Amino acid sequence: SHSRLQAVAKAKEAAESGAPTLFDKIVSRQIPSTVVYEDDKVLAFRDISPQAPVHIIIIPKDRDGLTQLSKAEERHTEILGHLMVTAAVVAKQEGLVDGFRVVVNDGVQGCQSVYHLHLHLLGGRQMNWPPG
Ligand code: D5M
Repeated sequence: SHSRLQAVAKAKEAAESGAPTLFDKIVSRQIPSTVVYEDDKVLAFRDISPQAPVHIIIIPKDRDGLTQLSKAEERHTEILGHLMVTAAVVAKQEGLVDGFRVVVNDGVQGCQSVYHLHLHLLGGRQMNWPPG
């Protein structure tokens, strides 16, 4: 939608300022969320605007320059792997035995709205392809 695209453009500006992201505030509990999984490196919580019966956001607690996937460097290999393994663990915990989808939106054309790298874990209904 139009307002979504405006938010996407604004978010990119905010990210480039280096300010704490919305997701930093979720990690620090300044902003409440429904946490479904947590360890020392990652946090998983329910998306505020779910696009499927199960829609969970999985983030690194320490952004470490990973505002978006396109900023990934060699040093991020371990955390990126850990995020993927967490998606599998949370999918199992949520009972997604018939499959699920993992999405990473990158940048304006990817429709990214929060510049703190995150996986979307979506499930509980039949997904379609291609995505919108
Ligand atoms: O995804 C960013 C996602 O973050 C989007 O699906 C909405 C979600 N979101 C935004 N604010 C909140 C709060 N406060 N709690 C939980 N989820 C939230 P992107 O890929 O950047 O578009």
